[in-house]
Amino acid sequence: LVLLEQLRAAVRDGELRVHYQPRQHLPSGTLSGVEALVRWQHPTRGLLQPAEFIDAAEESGVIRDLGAWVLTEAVEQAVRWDAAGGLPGLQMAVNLSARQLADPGLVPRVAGTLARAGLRASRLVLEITETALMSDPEAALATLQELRALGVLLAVDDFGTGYSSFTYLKQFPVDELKIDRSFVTGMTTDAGDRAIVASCVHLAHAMGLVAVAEGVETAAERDALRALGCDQAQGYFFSRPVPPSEVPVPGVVVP
Ligand code: G
Ligand code: G
Ligand code: MN
Ligand code: NA
Repeated sequence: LVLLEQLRAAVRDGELRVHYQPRQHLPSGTLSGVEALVRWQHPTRGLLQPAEFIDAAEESGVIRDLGAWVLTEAVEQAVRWDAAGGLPGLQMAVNLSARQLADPGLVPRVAGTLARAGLRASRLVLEITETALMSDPEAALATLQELRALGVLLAVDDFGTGYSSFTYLKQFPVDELKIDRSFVTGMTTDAGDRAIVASCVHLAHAMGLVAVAEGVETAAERDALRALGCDQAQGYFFSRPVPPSEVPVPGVVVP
């Protein structure tokens, strides 16, 4: 409860930070985008990871304000990189929780944030976990259609760990599957994990979606993903999530 009160104040008082994890286009090995990941610069406990506060934010509803802040910050950061001469097509991925997805204010907030910042909608990717999508699939479908109509891209996050049926997957107007890191981690040592990753890549392509692998930690995993035709990848092998000044955006000079 103390943490929750502190978190409310943190959102208000500017203690949140956004770190960015680069994402690579596998065929070319170039930067394709970044995922925005929230941190909390706590006055006494140091830099806190989402694992320490995101569930409390979700359960209490603080996620609404927190999410709105992250979205604005991430969209404005994309515009700052553009203004500094950065890669024009760089994609900015932002995570949405189940509660954010169910919030009737979400669609107008996304539209308003993009319009105020002047960022083209197709530069924004909203990542929604398979579990969040399936908590109320009918409602999710309607919201996804509205978001899609704005022109933003949609990704199914942690793909393979939830309970989505192909019936829904076929209906959800999504652009990307992000293959969960648990499968990627095992793919060079476990035939089952490798088969799952290969199936996810094939499924994504058969449905006209981009396949993105999460949690790549070794060159062997990167090479295996490339061989499978996976389009993009993200993970500690390329970079940990870092503050914006440390993201190597082509064209932007790092101070
Ligand atoms: O680095 P990592 O510890 O950053 O993130 C852990 C989890 O927290 C991930 O599952 C991620 O989706 C979630 N997360 C990180 N930032 C945000 C955010 O801004 N909004 C939401 N809803 N989830 C986030
Ligand atoms: O659930 P989501 O996919 O949004 O979460 C991203 C989370 O995964 C963050 O906590 C991020 O720090 C973490 N992460 C990113 N790359 C790697 C990796 O290569 N290995 C591990 N173990 N975690 C990673
Ligand atoms: Mn994510
Ligand atoms: Na994920």
